[in-house]
Amino acid sequence: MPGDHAVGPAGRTISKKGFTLLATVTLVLVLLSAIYLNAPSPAKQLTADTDGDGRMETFQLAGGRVTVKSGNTLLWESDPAWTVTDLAVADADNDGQEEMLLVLWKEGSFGTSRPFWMKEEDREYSNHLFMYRLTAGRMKPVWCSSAIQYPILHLQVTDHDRDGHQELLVTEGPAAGPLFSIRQLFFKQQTTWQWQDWGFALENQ
Ligand SMILES: [Ca+2]
Ligand SMILES: [Ca+2]
Repeated sequence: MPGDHAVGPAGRTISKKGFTLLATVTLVLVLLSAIYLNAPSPAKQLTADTDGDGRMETFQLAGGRVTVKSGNTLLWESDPAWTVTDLAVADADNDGQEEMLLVLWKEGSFGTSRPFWMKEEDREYSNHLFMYRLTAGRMKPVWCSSAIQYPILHLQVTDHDRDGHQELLVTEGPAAGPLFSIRQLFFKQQTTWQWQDWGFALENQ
């Protein structure tokens, strides 16, 4: 029938267009991914006298690593297996002393603090928030999150609601998983976290 011929070629034309569109979208996503992966790591340098000894500490984030120095003395450096993506120095738990907060990616949720009931370390590459405090010349971990479901893209510590206590203003990405580096370009969400006795908790939105 004449109609069959009309539908047939039209269908193939749409199919070709669809394929071209799919190929174009795939190419754009691959290019975006390449641009993202080759983007320079964020760099940041902060100074503060966090232990109140009258000497300033320098907290530097560069190339995914963090170093903490007092003058020229190296006090602490991040684990080479981590990729640190954000750094903040602030009194995040409102106890009067400033802490160092790190947003980082690493393999496995627990590291050396793996619970005894877990026979094997998980190998998943996941996002974490760690908090350290300088005490008697040493950086000591105060709080280390397990894997964060919606990875932190950016972190800011401020008294957002002006209640006299600091809050964490967090820019979250999409759920961690395949193609995160691409998906995080299109999905971002602002959340506010507040220190509680046991760690940071999401405030009511
Ligand atoms: Ca100091
Ligand atoms: Ca504090």
